[in-house]
Amino acid sequence: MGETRFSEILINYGIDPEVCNISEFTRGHINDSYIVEVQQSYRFFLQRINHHVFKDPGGLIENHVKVNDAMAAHYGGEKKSPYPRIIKNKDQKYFCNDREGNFWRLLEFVPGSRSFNIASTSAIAYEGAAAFGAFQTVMNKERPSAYITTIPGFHHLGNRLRQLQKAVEVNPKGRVNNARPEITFVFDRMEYATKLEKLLLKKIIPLRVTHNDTKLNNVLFKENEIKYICVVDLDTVMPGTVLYDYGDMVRTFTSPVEEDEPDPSKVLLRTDIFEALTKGYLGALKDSLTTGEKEHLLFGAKVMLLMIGTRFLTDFLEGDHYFKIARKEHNLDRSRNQFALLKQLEDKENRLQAIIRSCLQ
Ligand code: GN1
Ligand code: MG
Repeated sequence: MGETRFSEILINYGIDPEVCNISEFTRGHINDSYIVEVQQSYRFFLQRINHHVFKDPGGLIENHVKVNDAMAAHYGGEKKSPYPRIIKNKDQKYFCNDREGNFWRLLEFVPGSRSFNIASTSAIAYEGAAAFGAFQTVMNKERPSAYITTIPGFHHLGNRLRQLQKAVEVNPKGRVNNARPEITFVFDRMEYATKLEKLLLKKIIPLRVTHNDTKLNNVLFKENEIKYICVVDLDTVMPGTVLYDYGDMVRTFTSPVEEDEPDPSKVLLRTDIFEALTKGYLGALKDSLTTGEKEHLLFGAKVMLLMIGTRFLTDFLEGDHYFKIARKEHNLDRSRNQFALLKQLEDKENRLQAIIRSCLQ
């Protein structure tokens, strides 16, 4: 992106672009993010919201403001809340548009923070999950109907599986033959979607305001201690279930390698990390969960591994139009990796279920 466009945005926020140093933050798969350092003294987090994915950026920002307000109320005031504020621009708006119709948002940068891509110790897993548990405890007071759904059908497993079926039928890029074992792996597990739908329909699993993207690297930790500050990436905060949030933690915490590690033999479901994250998440939260939720947490992990793996696989078959890729077959590698983890979860199911039960006591 050209310097001029950055200038246009920064001026909108009353920041002189001449005194800024801008570097790209490359972790996300969807939005474009930049760290803006002003006069080498303070920093902001600038993001271009991908409005092809988030079709109602205005509504998304309203959700974000609601979360920040709830956190401010919880922590005893905006100044005491560790959640970064969204900066208003000169027009007193929380976002601005550029000439091409993109939406930009500026956030405070949380000083003295860091994040982890891998849970290398149980302490990191425990504390990271405790961050999401604390987040959920506050969100439990929020009404799901007050929040817009920023991506309709985001965690609708049935739809995700149908999208894969369609991609296999149409085979738009001729890649189906490269992914036969992965496609079969998913088609063998179609009943997960029916089971999830039933649980939701019968209200065995209630809707709550949830985070829906509880990757380990969405937790900010203090720089010098294994203590969380807050959770970030609030774009998918919307009506959802704790099954998704617990499940996505199992998905992103338990393996010793990243989700795009191409060698599936390196993917491991580490039981000690599983136990630590389960303890951390349930610590603050367990008293507010229903019996239905407690009984189906592990099912949530299966759902999320199957769902995200399926989304990677579908994107591979459709020509990589959704997730950013850095190499050919990147999305296929990602899906293979997720399915390797799911297979291990299925094999260890009894043991993992026993761990969850003991953490609920
Ligand atoms: C995307 O962009 P990022 O890294 O925050 C995706 C999540 C996936 C994740 C997989 C809006 O999140 O659902 O779990 O990639 N977010 C969206 O790493 O699709
Ligand atoms: Mg995200």
